[in-house]
Amino acid sequence: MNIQRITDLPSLPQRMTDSHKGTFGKVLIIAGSPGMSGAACLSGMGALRGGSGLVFIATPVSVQSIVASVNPCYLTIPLEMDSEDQLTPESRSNLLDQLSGFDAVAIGPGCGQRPWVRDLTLHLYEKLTQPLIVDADGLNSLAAADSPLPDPAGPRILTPHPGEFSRLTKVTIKEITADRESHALEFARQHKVILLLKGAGTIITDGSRIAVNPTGNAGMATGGTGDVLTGLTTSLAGQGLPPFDAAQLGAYLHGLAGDLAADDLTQPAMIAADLIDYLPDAWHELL
Ligand code: NPW
Ligand code: AMP
Ligand code: MG
Repeated sequence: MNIQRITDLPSLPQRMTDSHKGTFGKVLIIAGSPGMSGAACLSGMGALRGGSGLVFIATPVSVQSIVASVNPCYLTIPLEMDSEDQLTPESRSNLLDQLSGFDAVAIGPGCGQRPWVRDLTLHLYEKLTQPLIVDADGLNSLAAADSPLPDPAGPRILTPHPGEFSRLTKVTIKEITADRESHALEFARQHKVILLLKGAGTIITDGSRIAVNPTGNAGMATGGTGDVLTGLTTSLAGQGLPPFDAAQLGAYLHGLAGDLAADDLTQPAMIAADLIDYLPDAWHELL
């Protein structure tokens, strides 16, 4: 099969002078849990700094106020759990009823490996017609499912690090690392998804096209950086970029923010929250 290597960056989302917040997409990020509210906040900030018009974070009610207090710019949706750690029927239908209003949805950062995450991830994966970005515990939910991945109802961007990709594919991290491109291409082709395989030289592929991201550095090997990428990629998909382009541009901007942060702060001292602070400078280099 002919594989097309993509080296050029995609076009950026346009900002017309008469645009309004509805023009730049309304995104939903399902993220966070007790102990990992930070992942929800980092993803939300990645989406805001990615340019979304409106960013909603659906998070367990027990951490909703923590998430909401980190930044006044995002809106929050409380998720109520029953005693089995499933969403209550009211909370589930309240969330599902709102889905049609979003331009892109993400699930997974900091959710934990819990029954409600499994249920919601599999439901959205199969039914959502808009772009769905699956990361972290969303990926773990797909990996833990008894049945093979269903055919998706809309574009899917999966963003594993090699550990998560190993769980998804049942191939060892060592084997994946030895030939990242072949494993990524094969998975994307087989499951009809866009795979963004993280790490130095992040790969973006849909099974027939492949891009290797040139930005980023080892300073980004610190907790929470992947959560920022989820929000950023979701934001770009929600602004109407084709999903492959959203993943490619998201990885590029994220890595560039990391490079600019490392230049100023050093690789050891930089943290995931710095990526948020350097995203404006990363945008400046492209605009
Ligand atoms: P090892 O053992 O280090 O060699 P997990 P997680 C492997 C949330 N977070 N190359 C790694 O290998 C996330 O969103 C919340 C090779 C190990 O086996 C998730 O919900 C934060 N191997 C949850 O935590 C900030 C690699 O993968 C395994 C690799 C768990 O996510 C932190 C570890 O992965 C975090 O983002 C690589 N490049 N990268 C917050 N502030 O709220 C990883 N591995 O078990 O999926 O754990 O990635 O920390
Ligand atoms: P996660 O493990 O989900 O928090 O994601 C880590 C993020 O940091 C991904 O976007 C990786 O591509 C990036 N990253 C981690 N280590 C490196 C590295 N050595 N070089 C470049 N990027 C890295
Ligand atoms: Mg992660």
